[in-house]
Amino acid sequence: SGSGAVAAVDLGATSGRVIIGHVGPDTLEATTVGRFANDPVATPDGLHWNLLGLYGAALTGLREAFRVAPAIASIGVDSWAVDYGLLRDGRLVGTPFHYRDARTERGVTAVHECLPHAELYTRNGLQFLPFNTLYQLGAESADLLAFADTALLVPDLIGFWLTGQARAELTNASTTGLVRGGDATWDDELIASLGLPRGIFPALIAPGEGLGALLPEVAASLGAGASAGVTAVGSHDTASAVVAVPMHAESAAYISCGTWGLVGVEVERPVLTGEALAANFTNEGGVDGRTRLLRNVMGLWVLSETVRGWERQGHPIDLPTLLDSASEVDAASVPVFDVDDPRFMPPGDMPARIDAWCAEHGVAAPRTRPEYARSIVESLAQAFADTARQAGGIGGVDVKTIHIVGGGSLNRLLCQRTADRAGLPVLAGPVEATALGNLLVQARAAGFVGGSLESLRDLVARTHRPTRYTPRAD
Ligand code: LRH
Repeated sequence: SGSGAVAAVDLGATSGRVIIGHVGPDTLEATTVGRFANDPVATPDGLHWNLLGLYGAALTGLREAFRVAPAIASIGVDSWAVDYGLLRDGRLVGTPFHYRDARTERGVTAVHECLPHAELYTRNGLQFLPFNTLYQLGAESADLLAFADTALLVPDLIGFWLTGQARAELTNASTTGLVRGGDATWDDELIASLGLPRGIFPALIAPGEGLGALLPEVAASLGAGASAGVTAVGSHDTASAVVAVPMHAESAAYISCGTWGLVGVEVERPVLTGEALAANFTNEGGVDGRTRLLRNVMGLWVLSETVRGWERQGHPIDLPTLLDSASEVDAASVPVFDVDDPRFMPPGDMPARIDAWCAEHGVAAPRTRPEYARSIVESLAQAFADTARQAGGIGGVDVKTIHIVGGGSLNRLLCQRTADRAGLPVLAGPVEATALGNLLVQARAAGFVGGSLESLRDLVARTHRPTRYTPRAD
């Protein structure tokens, strides 16, 4: 059977990639043509993303994509959630902040003085995370907000640079905290009561809708055909990843594991119960109007930031070797700490924070580098197992299988220990779920494949067989 070509730009917190997809009823082939680092930059006013650098690298990748596959019909862009750029007359005003920047604390205080979290939850259904866009806007200078005419989340900003069209894609807009859960509209009342200018939020657009044709000068610089355009996808990376989880949503939990571990289930509509609020679960917008009922678990960030710290101290680390020696450590000999403790959120010395956590909780801290690595993996696995079970309970899903997708699906120790601690089989992969979900939604819009999310997931399952980890008793 035939297939068509589409391209995905997928920006993660540590790296970005450009991927060509050949997609058809029995085909789902993804080829990476560009891969580049995403290194945040600290300036005296805070921690920022180098968005111009990322856009430049994405263009280089797209140029290569059109060279390799001139028939590419469309481009889709996804990235991490919540962060935005402010514009006036189409020009970026100020350098976008990184969600790990400490300024959000001020915004939390300001917003909660106006509306406490429990009240916000009944409107937006979002887990409390100090960096949700509404808190970032709450910390923004009033002058700058008054000066700007548009706010665009990161993928929407890239889409704007490519097409000249300023829109807000729905799945990512749901992470701002300013969209009515399940309702797919900006919450005008909330925006007004927070004193935010309604006019900066552009019209919403749903995954699968066309954003627009490439600007002529962009198309020319990419060597793209005049008809190539940008299609809205699940531009929140986690929304795209969930599209490509090869699961049966009525009996599975998923973990999209990269910098973060997003642990949850898919449901038909937001769950705004007291139980969901108390467990700090989020209801984020999914592709095709589904709801992603999940919780942010700290994720591989804790491990990668630990490794970065050791490397800064002059100890080069080979991650596979570290994980091999971590596998040799006796699991019972290392502490299981609370990975979601807020102290682990900002960049910094993770081993020292683990030591402090252990001292406060009267348990022995790890000593060697393999012991630290093992302790982190065990702690993540425990949080994953607990949160998957909780997600099933809150969402009314009888969880029989846990799927792990993203970079974490390659971490065999983490997959096995999650299975062990959950007492459930773990199905690992695909590693590039986010890019695959991005490609699939575009391919469906272009008519290269048809059907429901279920049939897209079936295509993933047929073309990317997951690796099975069977739970073992300790
Ligand atoms: C994962 C992710 C997550 C958000 C965080 C900001 O990349 O998009 O879903 O909570 O980044």
